[in-house]
Amino acid sequence: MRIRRYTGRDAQEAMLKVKMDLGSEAIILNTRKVRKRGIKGLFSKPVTEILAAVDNNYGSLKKAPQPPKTNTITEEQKKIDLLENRLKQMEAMLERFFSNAQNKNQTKQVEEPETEIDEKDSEESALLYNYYTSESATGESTQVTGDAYSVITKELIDNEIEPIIIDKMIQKIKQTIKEPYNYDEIKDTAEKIIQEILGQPQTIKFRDDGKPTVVILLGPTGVGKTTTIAKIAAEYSLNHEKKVAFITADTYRIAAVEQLKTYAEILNIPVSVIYTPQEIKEAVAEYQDKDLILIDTAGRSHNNKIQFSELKMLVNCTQADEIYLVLSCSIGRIACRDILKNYSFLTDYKLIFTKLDEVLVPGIILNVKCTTGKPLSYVTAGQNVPDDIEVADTANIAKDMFQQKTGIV
Ligand SMILES: Nc1nc2c(ncn2[C@@H]2O[C@H](COP(=O)(O)OP(=O)(O)OP(=O)(O)O)[C@@H](O)[C@H]2O)c(=O)[nH]1
Ligand SMILES: [Mg+2]
Repeated sequence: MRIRRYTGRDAQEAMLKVKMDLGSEAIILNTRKVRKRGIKGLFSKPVTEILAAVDNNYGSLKKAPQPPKTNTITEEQKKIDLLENRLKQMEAMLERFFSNAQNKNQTKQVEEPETEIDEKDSEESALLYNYYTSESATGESTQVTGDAYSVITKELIDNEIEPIIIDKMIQKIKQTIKEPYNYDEIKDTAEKIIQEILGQPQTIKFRDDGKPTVVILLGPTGVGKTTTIAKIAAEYSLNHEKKVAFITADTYRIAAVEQLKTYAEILNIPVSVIYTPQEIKEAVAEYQDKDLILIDTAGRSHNNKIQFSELKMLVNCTQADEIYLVLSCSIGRIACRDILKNYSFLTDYKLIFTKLDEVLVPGIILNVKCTTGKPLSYVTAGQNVPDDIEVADTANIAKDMFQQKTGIV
């Protein structure tokens, strides 16, 4: 990684130097106003100094380059896959067998809890196999009989898709394909089903009454809310000539305000800081001449109940036109369930997924969509402002779920 310091009369000039020298993938580490050294400096105008870095290996927007795919997979590899799947099924059967035996031995008769979507017993794939090879929640058996189905099911499990969703998907695929099947046919159908579930993404819908559209972003700590706000602001102010303003309610984290102010300065966007939820109305009123007001909030740990009651109050006071729940693709399946429970006080919102570049499988997107039913909006895949954001491409997301097996015949 190369780290360099650049100065300019203002942030734009310093940024221009950064981009000229390091390119658009440069990461801004710090921005500050400085005076020249020495006595002369005391009387000079302060200049903007930007500390920027670029990783020589960094640059791919979505994923690390993968080895070129071949159209066929060797017979040997196929056999290994099949054996692996069968082994896992046997493991699952054995686990079921042992747990049944244990239950019988217990002197106290305790009713076994039904397997539910929020069961937290185990993360292991073997248990998931146990689930999908047993009676489904609907009571119908979804025993995986074909090898191609086993491969698809394994891929969905590897994507950390919730067992109940896998179950439903397999049923739906079986209803759709009546004839004997091969892997590609099942995979194509699965992709179509996933795309249908993910639905049509929705971006910011601007008000048409001349008033600014107020948008608030919420989400767990460190998922990328502030960075995403900067990306959205850059997109609308630079490419759509919208007048944008920032409001930040994040006064918890040291440097949170500075972080947004830095972006505001680079993009030439005004920013207001509020310290209590009650101040939000005044701050919004200040920007009635703008098209878009983007509100940044402090990240909330999903275990902190006090923080959540404050957040609810802020959401109520804001009465935003649109609420976006920002979730990182790298959140684990179980943590994600907890997070969604905490945000269940929200009724109307859209979903933004960040850090797609950090994960190999985008399964969380499908899990969250199925759990909340809320529309997808943007997906971000990198730290670069403004480049690493796009409207969710559902066809690509569906394809990515089966990336490693593409081409099996
Ligand atoms: N790899 C990757 N990193 C990202 C992405 N979006 C944001 N980040 C990084 O994630 C880190 C946290 O980003 P922030 O925007 O500060 O996250 P936040 O949600 O505002 O954090 P809090 O305000 O502390 O809750 C920073 O290092 C960002 O550069 C993304 O799409 N991919
Ligand atoms: Mg932030």
